[in-house]
Amino acid sequence: MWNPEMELMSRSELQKLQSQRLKNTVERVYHNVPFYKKKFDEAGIKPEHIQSVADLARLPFTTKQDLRDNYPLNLFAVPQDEVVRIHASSGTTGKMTVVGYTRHDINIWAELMARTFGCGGVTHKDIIQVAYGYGLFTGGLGAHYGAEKIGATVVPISGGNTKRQLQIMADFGTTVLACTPSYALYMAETAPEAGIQLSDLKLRVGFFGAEPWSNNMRKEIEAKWNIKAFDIYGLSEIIGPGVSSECMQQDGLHVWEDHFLVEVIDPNTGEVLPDGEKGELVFTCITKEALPLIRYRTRDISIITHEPCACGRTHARMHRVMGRTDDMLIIRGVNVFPSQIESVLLEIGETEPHYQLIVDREGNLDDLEIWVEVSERLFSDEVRKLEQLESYIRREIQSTLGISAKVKLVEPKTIARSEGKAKRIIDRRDVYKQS
Ligand code: DLL
Repeated sequence: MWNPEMELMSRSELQKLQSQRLKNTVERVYHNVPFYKKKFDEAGIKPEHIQSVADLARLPFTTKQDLRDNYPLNLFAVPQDEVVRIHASSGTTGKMTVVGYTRHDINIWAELMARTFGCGGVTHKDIIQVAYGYGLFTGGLGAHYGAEKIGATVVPISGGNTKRQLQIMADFGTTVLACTPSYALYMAETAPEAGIQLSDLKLRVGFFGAEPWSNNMRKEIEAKWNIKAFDIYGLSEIIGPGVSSECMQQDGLHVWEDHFLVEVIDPNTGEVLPDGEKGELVFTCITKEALPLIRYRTRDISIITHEPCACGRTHARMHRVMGRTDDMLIIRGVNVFPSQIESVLLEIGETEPHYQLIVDREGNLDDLEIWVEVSERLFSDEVRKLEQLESYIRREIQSTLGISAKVKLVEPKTIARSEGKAKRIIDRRDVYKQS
């Protein structure tokens, strides 16, 4: 265990600490973030109304829309010269969600990722291959700083270049892998081509997250690699990876509650739900300096329990993510909203407003196919013109969303019409299947 003092803290001590930290945070955002001052004033809340965690539900929610409205830096609670790092993730309409960290925030993040690795028994003797993407995405650098904090040897290889990735794993004697679960499977599949026998590797554990996966997928990864596979969860808005992590019990993910308060709400009414009930996860940052979000609605669906865990950690556990309240897809680790694709199509303007996204897993890689209807006139035109339009759309999707997609232009009325909500997405991956 990386930090027994905090990870095993009694619930009553933890609550005292949380209350103090919450009070400080509320005070700080009220005075430093005009958005929160306005929001609290409108809700009739003054900082002194919040005395403990029991008052949490009096505070208004923060949403992705609020981040977008305050793009890029207007929700920051410190002057920009105190911000030492910026990360970002894709947003619903093409605008990114920008997040920032002070030096102190970076230290906390490293601490929480060290705890995460500690949950899987990682020590300074390990060699950790970080195959999450480095860059604006939080996965690479988040895991990197945590691994360094533990004193392990970090191989900052980032994603991609799979054969070399495997060769390095063999040559360096990597013991820990950190990447998305789908990439772990893809790597396993590529091993024979790279001339690597997975059973010859020293790999012992893996920390997988950033996208939904199931217990079945865990079994598959564990069997193929002969490792123990841990689910790790997080989101850029809250800190990145390091919000919660499975322990050896693999029975839910411990939320690092000395830094984040967690609630589950009914996504329709906003009402706080008791332990054991399924709803939307909401987090409040109580130690972040640069971007301390209050009651941030994640749109991730889960269940919380405070029942003691056999590992001894006192921090609440969340069930692995069970779905989303919106239509966000995660394709090869990239968050994609159908509305982003729609706006690219509308921008191009040569197709009809009827489209469908078909997401599948080919081998172990996500595959996105976009079907778009074109007018009768265009469809009966030269094949060459259709091909040109297909490749133009493909390039535009790649440059705006950063993902590759297959594009198929289809005849008018090919895509089934609906009387209610259009069924835009066919996701054949079954990513939230729990068995
Ligand atoms: O994906 C942070 C991260 C990096 C987590 C590496 C774990 C490992 P975002 O790009 O902002 O941040 O995407 C956050 O990804 O709201 C979930 O919908 C989804 N997600 C993250 N981890 C898991 C997981 C990073 N373990 C969004 N299971 C979140 C299911 C996950 N979904």
